[in-house]
Order: sequence, then C-alpha cells, then structure tokens
Amino acid sequence: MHTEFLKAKNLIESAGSILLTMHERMDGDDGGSILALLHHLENSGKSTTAVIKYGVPEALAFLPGSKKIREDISDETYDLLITFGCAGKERVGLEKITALQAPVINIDHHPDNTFFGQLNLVDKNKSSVAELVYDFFNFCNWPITQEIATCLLTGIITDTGCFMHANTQSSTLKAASELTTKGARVSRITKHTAKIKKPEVLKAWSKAMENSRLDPESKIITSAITEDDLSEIGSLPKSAFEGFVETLNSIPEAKFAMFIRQDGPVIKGSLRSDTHKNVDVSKIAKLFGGGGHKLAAGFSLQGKITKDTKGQWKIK
Ligand SMILES: [Mn+2]
Repeated sequence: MHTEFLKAKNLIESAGSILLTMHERMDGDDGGSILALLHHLENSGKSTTAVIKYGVPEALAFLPGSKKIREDISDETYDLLITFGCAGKERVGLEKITALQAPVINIDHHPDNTFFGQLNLVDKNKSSVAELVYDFFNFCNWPITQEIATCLLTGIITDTGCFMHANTQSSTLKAASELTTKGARVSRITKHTAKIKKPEVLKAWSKAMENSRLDPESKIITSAITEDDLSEIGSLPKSAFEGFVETLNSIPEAKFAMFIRQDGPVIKGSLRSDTHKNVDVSKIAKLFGGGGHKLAAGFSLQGKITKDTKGQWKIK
C-alpha cells in the first residue's frame, strides 16, 4: 500500500481543487473519513468540497464539519476526485460527479471494488475505510487534530459495531486507542450512533424481533418488516433499523441472519454472519442483485413483502 499512499499524497498535494464524495446515503465510516480529510485539506489551505447524495443523517450531524457537506455540485470543475466506499464510480449516485473528467482516487475496503480509479487505495482486510484513512494520515505525517480523530473513530466504531464484529483486529484497536489519545471520545460517538433514542424506534425493533424466525433445520435466522407493519408502527427515521440485523445475528446457533424490510416500492435486505460460521453472505446478496463482504452484505430490489395467514412472509 505504501506505493499507492505516496502516489495519493502527491496527487492530493499537487491538485488545486479537490472534490470528496462517497456512495449515496452517508454512513459513519465513509462520511467520517470524508470529514477527516476535509478538515486536513482545509487546515492546509486547499480548496476542498465534500458532496454526499441525500446529505447528513440526524445521527451523524454531531460530526465536526458536517454542516459543510453539500448534496450535489453545480457546474464547478475539480482537479481531483476522491471517492470513499464506492465499489464502482456510479455508486456516488450523482450524474454531475460521475461525468467529471478529473482523475479519481478510489478509497475503499469492499471486496467487490472494481478498481475504477486512476489510483486505488483498496484494502479488503481493513475494518473500515476510516482505519485505512488513519494509516494514510500516519504515512503522510499529517497532524491528527481532535476533530479529525473524532471523525475517524466514528468510522471505526460504526463499521465494527462498537468493536463487536469479526472485522475488529489488533490494528483496529490500536488505531482506536491512538485516536482516543488525540481527543476522540468513544462514549460521545456511541451516544449518537449506537443507542436507540426514540420510542418509535424501540417499537419498530420490537416488531422486527416479534417477526423473527430461526429455522431449526437450516439455522438461518430471518425477519421481515412489511408495509402493514410500517403503517402500524407509524413514522420512523430512515436509520430506524440500523444495527437490527447485527442483533439478529448475535443468536449463537444462527448460521447467518437476514433482515428484509419494505421501503416504498423497494425491498431492502441485509445479511450478517460471523467468521467461525463459514458462510459467505455476499454470495446470497448477489442472488438478489446486491453485494458486499463475506460477513456483511446487502441488496435492494423492486418488489413487495407479503405475509400469509400463518404469518409467513414472501417476496413478490
Ligand atoms: Mn465501511
């Protein structure tokens, strides 16, 4: 990775204007990584713009610099585009950005990354993009301020499920420890990202728990939220079910967990497993047109989840 890091450092330092972007719908990992780099580049006087389709979700608004994130570009041009967590350039979801002719640095840890950049900082063995960006900061000898540390630690904490997932390695904890020394606080980050705060979210989780089934033969645990369930629960924040599939997967006898939910005309599915269970859930996600990692994958497809009289759901 050192050759790529050096090339990336040179590209960044020689660019006049830089655009930072990620896949649509900001998450803590890629969003935190963007903000960390935005802080550094602004501190060094570089003209930098950060754009994420659909902007900043409520749970991540505490991140320093989040107000600077824009939802699209107009007709500006940039010398360099840096993408975070995009398996392919189209994942940015914004045509004006995918049409840009600027060279691309592609930073990611998804195993299905297509290496679409002129330069690809892709390491599928990293817990998070934030851990990779942390390594890059150290390689470049760039200062890690308290703000930068908070952004990067948020990425690590959200992608490791508060250090509980199988992707948590010694290097991850070492990075987290050093970011804490720089002033980031685990309790402050988890307060915003890992705790259920709203009663309606609790109600939604209890419905999803009630709908869960562990198949005694296949040892697959599944749950589904239908349109009827949603209208019964009432209005919910977009992030309401974040973390639910991990909770399903925490049942020790389950080989893997799959959670599907209706979201307008679309069915959103997420899958999780653990190292010792020897399942590659990305292969299952691929059957539904999705993708991801061996232990964490997802898909979205057009359709409806229906329930029969016995409470068994089906995808139509
Ligand atoms: Mn990630």
